[in-house]
Amino acid sequence: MIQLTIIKITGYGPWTLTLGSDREHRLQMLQASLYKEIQNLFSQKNCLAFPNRFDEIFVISNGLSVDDHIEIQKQLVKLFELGLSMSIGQGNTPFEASSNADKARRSNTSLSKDHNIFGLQLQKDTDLVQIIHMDVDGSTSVSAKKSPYEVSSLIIKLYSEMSEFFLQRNSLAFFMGGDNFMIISSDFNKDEITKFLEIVKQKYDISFNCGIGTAKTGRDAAKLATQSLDKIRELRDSGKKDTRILETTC
Ligand SMILES: Nc1nc2c(ncn2[C@@H]2O[C@H](COP(=O)(O)OP(=O)(O)OP(=O)(O)O)[C@@H](O)[C@H]2O)c(=O)[nH]1
Ligand SMILES: [Mg+2]
Repeated sequence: MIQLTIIKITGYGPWTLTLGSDREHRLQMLQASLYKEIQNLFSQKNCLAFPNRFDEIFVISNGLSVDDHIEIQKQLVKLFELGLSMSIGQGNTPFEASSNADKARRSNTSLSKDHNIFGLQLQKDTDLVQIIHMDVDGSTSVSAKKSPYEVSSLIIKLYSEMSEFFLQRNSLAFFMGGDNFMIISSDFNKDEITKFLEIVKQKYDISFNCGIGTAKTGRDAAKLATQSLDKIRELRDSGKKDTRILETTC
């Protein structure tokens, strides 16, 4: 069982119109600072936030109670003029958890009316979280042959391929910057990841390295996934072994 919280700006569309048409720079600054504060406040509680669309952020919130969410919501209210809704969902897969969160908000199923928090009654015993940290092998040499925007275009194609492949397996992929992606994954076997790597190699001539981390919280799972990824690089650079997928469990 995984727990996700989806944070969304409320009434954003109508509010943007009140700013007039010279607004884009202000919206960009607002979205960036919102993401920063949400990552800051949730990571202090061992969660990890993922940039989704810029007005909506996903958080792996395993272990967090409604009161914890209220505490964060109170801090955010002090910092931003705009309101935020938090929708909490639990499920056997990341996709199911995200759908349950969304359903609760749409059906107005509230956990705290005063603080705009939606969700069904939370079960305390959430299990382990699994994150796959995927990173392009040797992206520096790939980039050297292309212009910066051509690199971005390739990254978008890889992201699209990844999002579709893993969504079919009830997992959620996010672009984290540079050549880095993280997938909040269901506990599927490595053969599935190998299949994805083969597709990407065949279609784009790109190799990914995949570090997998499993732990009780989002932050710990990400730490272990990145640790696995760094280990893959270490093995590669020492010439000992060429591994593409490596797993570390808490
Ligand atoms: N989000 C995120 N970005 C990172 C991380 N490490 C590196 N980056 C970004 O990824 C870019 C590419 O770095 P690398 O992946 O180390 O470069 P590379 O040439 O692909 O080298 P290898 O991955 O070791 O094959 C960097 O410029 C950073 O922008 C990370 O842990 N997380
Ligand atoms: Mg890389």
